[in-house]
Amino acid sequence: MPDRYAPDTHHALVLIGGGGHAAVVLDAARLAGWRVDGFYDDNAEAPLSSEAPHLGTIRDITRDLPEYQRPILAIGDLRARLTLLAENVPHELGERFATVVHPRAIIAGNVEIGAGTFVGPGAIVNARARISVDCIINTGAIVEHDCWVRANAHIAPGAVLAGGTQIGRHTLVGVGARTLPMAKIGMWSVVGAGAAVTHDVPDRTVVAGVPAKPVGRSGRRSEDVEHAYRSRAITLHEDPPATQAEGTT
Ligand code: JB2
Repeated sequence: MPDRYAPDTHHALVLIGGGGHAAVVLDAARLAGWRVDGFYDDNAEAPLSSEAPHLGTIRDITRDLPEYQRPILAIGDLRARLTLLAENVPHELGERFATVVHPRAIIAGNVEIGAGTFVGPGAIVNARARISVDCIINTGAIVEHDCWVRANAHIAPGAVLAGGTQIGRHTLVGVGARTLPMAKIGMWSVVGAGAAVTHDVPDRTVVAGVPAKPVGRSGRRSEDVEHAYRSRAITLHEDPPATQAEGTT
């Protein structure tokens, strides 16, 4: 793992969320050398409470978070993530979000990985890939060279993005799905588990199967919430400008 993703001794991590995904982030973070101070969740009895201290409800995360603490969103659901990031987490905290990379992920030397992004065990991020802010590159996922994964996207366990693939904001690439090289997948789309993407996928489209075909539309999200989130991502200077694959609807 490149040193740039290793924690330093001046900072401690706090997790937002205390369920299954938080357990994965907690384990990776501790193995990577983070001190983890605990987690925020509205449910004090959340599963993580047996492994880490409960620090408060999600609304308790304020800009008064001690300077040495760095948060990361550890909830899997993309809609919940967007709402929490846009409405519950002060934007001023954005630049303090941690990037957590499992020590046994393989990260090429010349990639970019944004604040708030988690890279899980066994994941591979290859040369010149760009991973924006608040993403999940989950267990064993492969993000090949020159891919571009935009903010708050989730590449689920075992999914493979072939070279040059672009993934839009808030898009889920499901477990074991794969893309052909240079595929463009829009924002708020879903690629079903095991699907093989052979053609570009527009915004807000659900595709499934081999080869992947459209099977539905993903629900329209509140423009206000998206706008609020976008200003956060732009503030972080890590959400690249929209391309043809985005903003077409
Ligand atoms: O708005 C919210 C929310 N606010 C707080 N929506 C959801 N879904 N959960 C919220 N929470 C807290 O996040 C809940 O109180 C709960 O403690 C936690 C979610 O835990 P759960 O185990 O249900 O899901 P997860 O997000 O940790 O894990 C999902 O996503 C992962 C990527 C699961 O589908 C996992 O199987 C998956 N690997």
